[in-house]
Amino acid sequence: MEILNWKELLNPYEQAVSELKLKFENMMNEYKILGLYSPIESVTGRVKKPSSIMDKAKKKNIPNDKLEEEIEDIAGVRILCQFVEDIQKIVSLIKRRDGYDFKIVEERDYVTNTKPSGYRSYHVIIKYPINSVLGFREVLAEIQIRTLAMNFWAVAEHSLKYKYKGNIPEELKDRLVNCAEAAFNLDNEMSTIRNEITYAQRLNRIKDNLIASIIERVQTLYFVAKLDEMEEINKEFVDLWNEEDIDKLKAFDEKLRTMAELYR
Ligand code: 0O2
Repeated sequence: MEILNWKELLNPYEQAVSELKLKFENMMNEYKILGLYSPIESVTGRVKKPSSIMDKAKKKNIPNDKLEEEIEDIAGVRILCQFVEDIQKIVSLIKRRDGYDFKIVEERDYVTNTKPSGYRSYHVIIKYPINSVLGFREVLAEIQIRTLAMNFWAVAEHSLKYKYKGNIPEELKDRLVNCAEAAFNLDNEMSTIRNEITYAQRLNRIKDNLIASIIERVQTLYFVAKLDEMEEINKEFVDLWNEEDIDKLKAFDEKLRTMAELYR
């Protein structure tokens, strides 16, 4: 294989990964700002290393001039979620952007069609538009969507595949299949208590936002209110904070808002 100008080849992929990551992170933040449950738990991205591209090209007999056409995951973005149900929600979010931010080329549902290795994940291959100083072009990118449990398994199996250069001993392979089944059962079990978990997370989010708002209001009041008034407010805040009653915290936040209004 001739020496390639890797920097020039990979630069558009770097751009695609960083833009895609930002777009999915923004979706995640939008859910949080709206006080809604985000199906996206976290987003990571990477550009495949030249050595991995060369390995894949060799394994699949891909010539240098066909790398960009035939290796679909040079740019890769991974979206993790808490529950299996979130995967389809994320796929719908991606489909809504189809034709605007990128074009969907292919979908591979390894969640329903588990690979013999035990691998589960949902892959969406897209064509991503790149506007660079050199002009416009499109690059292929792979979006992998999986639960935290699926990811735990895939990362571990990937390391073993690397260690054994793709030839994992049979006994270890069997164990990995068992682990994949355990991860599958864990996902199913978590789904049964999904409502309880998401409700608890929502309450925590509301409480965190309320506390942040109260602290900000108290800090503003320090500049205008009387010292004995502030002492009382601080004491009330500590008591309510220990009590952890959301309704009482809400009422206190409202009381501080009215106080600040009066001082204005
Ligand atoms: P890396 O190091 O993650 O970039 P294939 O020929 O099956 O290897 P193909 O045809 O490109 O792959 O498409 P596929 O099946 O959608 O796989 C693309 C990527 O999915 C892989 O990239 C892996 O990241 C992940 N993947 C697929 N199958 C498995 C599996 O059995 N175990 C794990 N851990 N990951 C898997 P690369 O290039 O293999 O590796």
